[in-house]
Amino acid sequence: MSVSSALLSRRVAGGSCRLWCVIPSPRPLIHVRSASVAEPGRRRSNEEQLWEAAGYLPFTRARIGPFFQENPVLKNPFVEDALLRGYLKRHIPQEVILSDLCAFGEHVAKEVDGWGRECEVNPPRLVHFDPWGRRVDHIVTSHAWKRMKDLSAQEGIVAIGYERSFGEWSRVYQMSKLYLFSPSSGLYTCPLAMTDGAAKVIQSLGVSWPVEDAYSRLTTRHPERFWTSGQWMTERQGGSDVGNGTETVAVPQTDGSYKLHGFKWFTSATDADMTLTLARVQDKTGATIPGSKGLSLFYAEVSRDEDGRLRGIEVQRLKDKLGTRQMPTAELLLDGLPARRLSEEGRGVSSIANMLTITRIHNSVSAAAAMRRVLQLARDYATRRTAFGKLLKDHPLHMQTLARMEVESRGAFLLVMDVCRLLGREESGVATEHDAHLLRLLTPVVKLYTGKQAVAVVSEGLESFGGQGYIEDTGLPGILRDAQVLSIWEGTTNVLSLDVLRCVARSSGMVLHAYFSHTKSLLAGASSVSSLAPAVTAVGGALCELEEFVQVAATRAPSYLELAARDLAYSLARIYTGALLIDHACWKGASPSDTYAALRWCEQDLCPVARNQRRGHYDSNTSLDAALVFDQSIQDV
Ligand code: UCC
Repeated sequence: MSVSSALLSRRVAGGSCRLWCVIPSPRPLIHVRSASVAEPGRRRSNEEQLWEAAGYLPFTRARIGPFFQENPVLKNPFVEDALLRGYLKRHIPQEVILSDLCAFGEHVAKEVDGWGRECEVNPPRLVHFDPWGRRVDHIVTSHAWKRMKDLSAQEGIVAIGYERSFGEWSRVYQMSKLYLFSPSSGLYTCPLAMTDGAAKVIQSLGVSWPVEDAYSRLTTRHPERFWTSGQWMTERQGGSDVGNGTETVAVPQTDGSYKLHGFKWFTSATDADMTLTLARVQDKTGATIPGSKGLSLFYAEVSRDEDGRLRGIEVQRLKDKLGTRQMPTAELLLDGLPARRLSEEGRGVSSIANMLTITRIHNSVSAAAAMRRVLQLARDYATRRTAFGKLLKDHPLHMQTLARMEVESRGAFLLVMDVCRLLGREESGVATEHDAHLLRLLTPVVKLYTGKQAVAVVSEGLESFGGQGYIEDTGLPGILRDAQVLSIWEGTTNVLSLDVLRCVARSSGMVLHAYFSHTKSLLAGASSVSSLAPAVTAVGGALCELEEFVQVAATRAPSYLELAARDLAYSLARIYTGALLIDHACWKGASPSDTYAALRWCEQDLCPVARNQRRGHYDSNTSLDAALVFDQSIQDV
């Protein structure tokens, strides 16, 4: 009797009709793990031996079955990104830039992404004491984290913005590179954001003693000279209300320097070489001026004394965070940290505002990049994963979901790049007053809007991998955990919405004037393109609604505008992004997908502030909102 007929007769005798059906056409066993070692102390039954010999028992002992799902593969993110390539081809079609980004994208996919993963699995740790009990406060980081620093210098991720080899487009080039790097960088983008911000602050205040050397280090391409900077603003009373929450004092020294004493509650990338920070200068009696008017900007180097102890700093502990675990974030006691004052006394907040502008733009680039990365992986996975008899890519509903994410991602990219364009214009001296207003208004708008989008799109993206999207060692959940910070640090959504109001008020409405006229000019270019007509009509209509809202709001109390601030910021973002998508779709090199993306984007509620104004959301319902939130009552029935 052959093996199979022996098996057949036994199974039939056992009454297993399911197996009976399977046996006549056994699938060859492929990809079966070879480590088929019998469990010690257990003998296989004759039946098992027969089945195994026939190759019909795939899930036995160390064999775990023939099928393994193919994992998504990260390919060159530059080559994979049609919109990025199209945008650059349209605005800076320089071979040197395109080939640099292409080569960098290849490096990111082939090698750097692995380092990023290593940063995640080997997070930093704090060593307070050396073996002999001396306080050392060493933040031990992974080898990969250190490689990221060298790579960032070599690739000019900060330097490109200051070399300005491509004039007004230098920032777009720099941020395109950052965009490719960010999702694979192991969060090294955080110190880079602050480094870029510090360089910007120094440049705006004047590159002279005592920060000349620091500036050259922040902007160098030489790894051995490269420095990163911290931005230590947040104290225990909170990170938003900096003016009232800052307790740190600066004690003047006879040589003109200061010693800082205070407690910084949330210092990101604490292994930086230097920092910019805020403190209140004490007068001879030890008194300080409260509020923002008492804050000045200081520069301090992070150094160690002969005993290896940090000068004037104690690292209390590292933060235990939801995400961004790759990066050391610490609580610091400043106990006589030697520092130099960079701003005039009392001009701390306005002086560090340039840093906020840069870090907020970096934040937005990272948000757009996170969306793009999850989409790139989801798209690849859709070509590998089969469910219900066909590849995911052949399921229209799955494609619809990814296409909706794609629309969000494209909108975010164009909005971010437009702000980078404006920054580049300002820094290269070609910006009009109109451009400067637009940059001021759009910086909080792009930060708050893309931060929220990133969380939503990345969350949706994880779902497209099914359960695997929820499994840590796929690397996918980390993208979501890291995205969650984007709407929190560097100003929460509400704080940034209020910043929108601040810049409207301080410019006497000029920022809005610039906004309306630029958006209209973007639309004007599309007026004769029939395929875009529904989108142009939608954006034009929303713009009119927004203008009406502004006129009404101008006649109301400040509390009315404050309640509308978030919806206003969302409306500004959606309308402007719609206009950018339309404008890009009109470019002669645009694809049908560019048109489709513009049409889809413009189908959403572009002006929620007008809608909610009509519903009376900003009139008198604050007490109702609070009553709803704190509702404890149960009506008698
Ligand atoms: O530190 C943090 C984590 C670091 C991690 C960085 C990595 C991020 C990138 C990652 C990429 C992956 S998180 C903590 C960050 N903290 C904030 O972002 C602060 C949030 N709070 C605000 O933004 C507030 O609105 C404040 C602090 C700016 C409000 O302060 P004041 O003092 O109440 O504001 P005032 O009085 O309205 O403004 C003071 C001056 C004014 O100028 P003058 O005096 O000339 O009239 C304002 O016009 O500052 C000016 N100003 C600005 N200028 C205020 N905000 C701005 C601005 N955004 N741009 C230009």
